[in-house]
Amino acid sequence: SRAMASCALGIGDPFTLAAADTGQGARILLVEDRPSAADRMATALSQHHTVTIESDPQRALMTATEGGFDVALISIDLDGVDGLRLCSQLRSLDRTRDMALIMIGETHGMARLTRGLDFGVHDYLLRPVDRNELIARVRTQVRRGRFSHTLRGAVQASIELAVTDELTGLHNRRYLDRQLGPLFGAATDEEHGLACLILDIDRFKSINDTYGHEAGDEVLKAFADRVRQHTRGIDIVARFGGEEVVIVMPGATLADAQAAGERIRQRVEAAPFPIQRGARAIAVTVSVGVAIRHAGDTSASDMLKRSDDALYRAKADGRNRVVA
Ligand code: GH3
Ligand code: MG
Ligand code: MG
Ligand code: MG
Repeated sequence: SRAMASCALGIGDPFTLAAADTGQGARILLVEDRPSAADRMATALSQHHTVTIESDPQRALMTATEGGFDVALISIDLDGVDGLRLCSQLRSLDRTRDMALIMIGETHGMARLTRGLDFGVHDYLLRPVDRNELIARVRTQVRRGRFSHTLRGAVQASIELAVTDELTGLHNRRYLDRQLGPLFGAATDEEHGLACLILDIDRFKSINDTYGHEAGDEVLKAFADRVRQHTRGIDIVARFGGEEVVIVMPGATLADAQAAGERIRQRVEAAPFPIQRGARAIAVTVSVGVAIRHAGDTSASDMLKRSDDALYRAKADGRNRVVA
């Protein structure tokens, strides 16, 4: 699933990528107010990286927030200013939070250097800074930063993958099942409304039979998009099964839910769904069953069951309608 997640992102396996990363080509911010030291370090680093030098902490902060730096090397005693303070500022800002921080200090200031490690400084270097050590430690931080960035993306992608229906991009049934319990509990405790709609495309089997399964898939996708367009951000929209979509509306009354169902029913009927890159369009209607939470319900599945019963009646009554 690691590989699957990274494939979804189009980034490749993060572990393989990390192993191949040479740790070069990074953007380095060097905050150093001793010109000769700054010069020496910049010369060494600019073989493999792009280096920007700042000598004033206030300017350094501004430059850093402009973004795009992988690593900041910061002198701990900048002309009377505490370099640690600059580090903690960089840690707290969204734009600079992910930047690796390396402090530069003296052996006798070791206590402060190690204190920096406690609040998120990644590493430190002791003066006089050794050229090879400088290059190696920066490279390590560049690789670590890139790896954690890639890993975070892969983790995010796998979380999304686990709760998303692949064909339609809607939430999947697992996600719905997981959200329903807590939503039901909250609605019960706070005496809020909670409504549930089940949408089922009418005579979908005949679309498959007439135009083929692939065309059916395209219709499903377009149908899901249209449903999504006509729901609120707080509603949960999930693919429940084949051509069935469930919408859970927190805070909604029966009238709210019926209105939402009717709006969607009309929007589906109003325009056929283009397939095969617009070469053809298929007219579709949808039936909707609506229910709300009742005082006597023991779980969300009681409500879900009622919306399913309502859907059954919508089909029996002739389809293309909303029944509560
Ligand atoms: P009704 O109006 O009673 O809902 O008729 P229907 O044909 O839509 O109902 P039925 O449940 O009998 O058929 C649903 C069809 O949906 C059957 C199945 O082949 C098709 N289906 C389910 N999932 C998919 C899918 O992912 N892609 C495609 N193309 N078809 C699917
Ligand atoms: Mg059916
Ligand atoms: Mg159907
Ligand atoms: Mg069905």
